[in-house]
Amino acid sequence: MKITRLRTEVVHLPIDPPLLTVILGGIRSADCVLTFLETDQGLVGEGLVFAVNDRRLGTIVQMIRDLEDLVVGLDPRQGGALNARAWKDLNFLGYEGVSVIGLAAIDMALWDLRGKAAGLNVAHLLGACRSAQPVYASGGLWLGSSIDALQKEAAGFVARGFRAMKTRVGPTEPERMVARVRAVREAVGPDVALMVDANQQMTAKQAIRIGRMMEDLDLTWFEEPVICHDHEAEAAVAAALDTPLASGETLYTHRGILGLLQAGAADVAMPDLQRMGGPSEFLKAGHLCEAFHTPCASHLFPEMSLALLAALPGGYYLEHMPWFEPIYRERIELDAAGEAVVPERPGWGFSFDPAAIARYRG
Ligand code: SMN
Ligand code: MG
Repeated sequence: MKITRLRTEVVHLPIDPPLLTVILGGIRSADCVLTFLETDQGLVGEGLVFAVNDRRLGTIVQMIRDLEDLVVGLDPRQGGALNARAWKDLNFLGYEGVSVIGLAAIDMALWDLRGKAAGLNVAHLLGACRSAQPVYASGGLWLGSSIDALQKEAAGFVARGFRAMKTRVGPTEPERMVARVRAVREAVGPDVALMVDANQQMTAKQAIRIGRMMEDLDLTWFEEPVICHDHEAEAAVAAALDTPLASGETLYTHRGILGLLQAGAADVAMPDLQRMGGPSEFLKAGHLCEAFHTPCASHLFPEMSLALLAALPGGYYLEHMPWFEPIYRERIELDAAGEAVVPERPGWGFSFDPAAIARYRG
């Protein structure tokens, strides 16, 4: 089998109502570049990368298209050759940012193709460790919600079958910040896992103070309390708290995750499939986590990260962000224990819906 063509489509998925974050401000849309790798056997591999609020998408499309020569003519069974060539090829552009995002889109589609060619879900192609994956609801509990709304949303997630969820804390005085998290804990009770994301807005001292105020809330993790590149500050916060510290979503490639682990800067790593540079790099990051006895969670891209986490011995919580759902035919299903079921369907097991592409095409 040979890859004959790389094709891209841009779709604009509305986020309605818009949500408020401290890191990216208001978010109104998830704008995606869908990447298709066509083959001479009729199989097509699919990948998805994105940006928010329709910013800088043209650069990402251009980058993906510019890498076409690395995959056209390639036998998908030799998929490793893409990464081997790409790291040399990207030397001049660099190993962070848009060059890595471009590679991610292609590597995602290549893994989908390998699964489809083998008739196996990517989790099974890799050798799955489990048939369902712990998952947390992440598409809610944002900064804009009142305490009442937070509690209603949290109860709504439990009613939908989730056994874990994440809320965000923003730029308010510590007492108010902690009161919001406490309200969510009270709404869901002691048996639901709860995470808190600070999106890098605190100093180490603020993070330690606020982290201590939340110790009795039995948080599963405290995420990105300080700026993501200051591993020394992260390590200081991690050492001062019993609550596990999670970080990694903003880092690029397995080398970014290696630096995080070597610095002792996180109790939980959460690589982002797009910033890793695709599944091949994500898996390397996951194996490094295993070597450092650190659980490996995922950031965004639940439809693809599910298979990868399920194939890692230390695969931890899948982030369930519903932003990309409208473009897929299938939905992630929860089992009775509130875990995300690894699909039997080949490739990612989640495929783009042509009618949805027509609806959201840009
Ligand atoms: C997040 C992700 C994407 C956009 C805004 C915020 C957040 C998360 O850090 O972990 O989901
Ligand atoms: Mg985060």
